[in-house]
Amino acid sequence: MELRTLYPPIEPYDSGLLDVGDGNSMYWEVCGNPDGKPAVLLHGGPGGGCTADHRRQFDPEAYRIVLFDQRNCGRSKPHAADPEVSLEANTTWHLVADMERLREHLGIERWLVFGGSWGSALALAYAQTHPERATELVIRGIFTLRPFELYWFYQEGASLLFPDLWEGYVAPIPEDEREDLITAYRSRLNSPDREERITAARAWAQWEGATITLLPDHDNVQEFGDPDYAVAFARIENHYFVHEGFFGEEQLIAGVDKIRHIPAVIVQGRYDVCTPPATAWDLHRAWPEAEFHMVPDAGHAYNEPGILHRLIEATDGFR
Ligand code: STX
Repeated sequence: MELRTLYPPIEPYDSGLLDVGDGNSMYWEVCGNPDGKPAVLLHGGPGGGCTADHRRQFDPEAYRIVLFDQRNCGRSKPHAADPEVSLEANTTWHLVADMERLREHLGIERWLVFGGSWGSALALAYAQTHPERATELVIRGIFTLRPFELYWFYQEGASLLFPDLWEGYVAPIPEDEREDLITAYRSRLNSPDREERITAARAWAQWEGATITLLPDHDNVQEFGDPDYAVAFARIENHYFVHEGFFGEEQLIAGVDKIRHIPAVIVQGRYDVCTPPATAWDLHRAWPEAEFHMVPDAGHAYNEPGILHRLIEATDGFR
């Protein structure tokens, strides 16, 4: 069988900065067909920002594709690479409110909500807060930020699969502070010392960049080494993880009742080390009505061939 691949590269027909309050301007762009079916893409991290390839997961003839960079990352301002920029007004619930502000700004009534990894958590949080606004959900690499999920990737678990790369991740943290790596990283990532901050951010970001694909992807690791990208990404992720995503216990799984009626597709890579399949399985158990795909030969990243195939099949199915 031939696998579905990205649609051709596309440029936005409209873009801007939206004042979302607390001194934040949020970058947004719209691509595809202005009269098409509205869809919004939620990027990962948190702190990862949108890329040009993200636009290519929808048929541009059929969809009005909305993308935005979440607070303090990507092209949004102010940017978390600047250590003076506080993340206090950056929580899941601020992002949910920002999505509503953007939807109203664009004059959209309802939209398809599409997100992977952290974007899947934000998609679930958004839909469970505003179920009437989501026409469908397409979510991948399911992440609900429960303590065991964070422990697995940032403390112990994934470390056993990638002992070689793990050495790079723990390197910035002295041995006597390794009992709680997320907390130990917090002070380094927010250090006034630029060198210390960048060293920690690179190690944090490259651990993720090196482990999200089934097979090594050198470009990915390089990109995650860029100082401004790495500092913003690592600071924002760490901030969300210290707060367990600003969610209550099991909140996103328990909240399925509010969205059960919404048509949905869940896509998960079997060998996803970053957001392991146990979470997608918990979601599937709680939400058997949603179409569920466990891709047998894929890791975490959206552009793993088997994952991308299912995602594009899903957006084509809903167009
Ligand atoms: N972070 C999971 C996540 O959302 C724990 C994610 N991982 N990599 C990414 O996002 C990018 C590729 C978007 C940077």
